[in-house]
Amino acid sequence: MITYFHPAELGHHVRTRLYGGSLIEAVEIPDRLKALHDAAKLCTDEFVQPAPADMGVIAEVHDAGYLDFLKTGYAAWKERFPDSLELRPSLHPNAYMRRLPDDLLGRAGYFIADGASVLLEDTWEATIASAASALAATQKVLDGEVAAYALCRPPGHHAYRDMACGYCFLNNGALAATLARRAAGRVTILDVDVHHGNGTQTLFYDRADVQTISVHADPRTTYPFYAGYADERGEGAGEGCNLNLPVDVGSGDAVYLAAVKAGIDAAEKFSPDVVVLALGLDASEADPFACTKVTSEGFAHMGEMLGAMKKPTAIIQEGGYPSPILGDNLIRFMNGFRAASGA
Ligand code: Q9C
Ligand code: ZN
Repeated sequence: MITYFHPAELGHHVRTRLYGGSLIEAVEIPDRLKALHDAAKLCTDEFVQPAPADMGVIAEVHDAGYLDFLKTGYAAWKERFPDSLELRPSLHPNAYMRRLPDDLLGRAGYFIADGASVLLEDTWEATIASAASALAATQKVLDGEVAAYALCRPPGHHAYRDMACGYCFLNNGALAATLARRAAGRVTILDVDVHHGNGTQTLFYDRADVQTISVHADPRTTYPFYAGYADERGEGAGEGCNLNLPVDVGSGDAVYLAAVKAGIDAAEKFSPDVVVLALGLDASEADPFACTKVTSEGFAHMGEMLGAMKKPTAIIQEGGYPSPILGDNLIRFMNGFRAASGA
């Protein structure tokens, strides 16, 4: 299996995160990518640097004004606030305020959903490199490979058409599915990150050609709180094409893997030509987010179950944060996936 990775993904070093009213040490940091990179060396065959991302695919998924903001917003911010290192808005529109203003501060609040999604000088470079890895891995699968791994950072599944959210700027999984749809009739995005794939769900909510399935900790108690409930099933032509499988906080292997199994059953019923696997590793018992308690053995089984689908699969890295076993979890997952799929 090939790992697609671009060194620019090691940029975008945000130092702090807002938690319980305090700024504490950030977890979506370059070090987590280094740990995954070291692990990928031990469980995949080859590293390939992706070609630049196809802006046509990105423009199909994301809003033009939003893309312009991601590209140019930081420089404009720096001009206005020369001493600031981070673009972090403090006011965001809500259900009662939906106007897109011209002013930079207004646009920043409009295009950024939360305090987790900070823009730095090199954020766009990292983001576009991350998207390039996702697209290259997907193209490899469309070219006939059983599976390919995109070592993406920043992650993507919380990103909306016109909003950064939850450390995500461009929705790598949605980009992968959009590219895949050019060659394949039906695509399933199966998301096993411990957080609900809210951006992905929204992007395909009314579509019957891209099935979206997310296994995650219950949003009643876990980020992103406002979406990810089982009664969100898609709308219009997409009715029934979105499946949310929330599990209780604190669940271990048995419950988490049963939900993954339910997701696999639904995917098999849909019978996709290509699977986009949104591989978050933050359901781990050792993850700093401490939502659920999946073990390394559990990740091995998860890999086996997903590999046994034997579908052409683009594996897109999502969350998974620094812990002593982050890399081991990737290795165990990949070894299980490869043994079962032949990838
Ligand atoms: N108290 C991914 O795993 N948490 N995103 C903010 C504020 C954001 C996780 C919590 C968690 C985002 C890709
Ligand atoms: Zn996550």
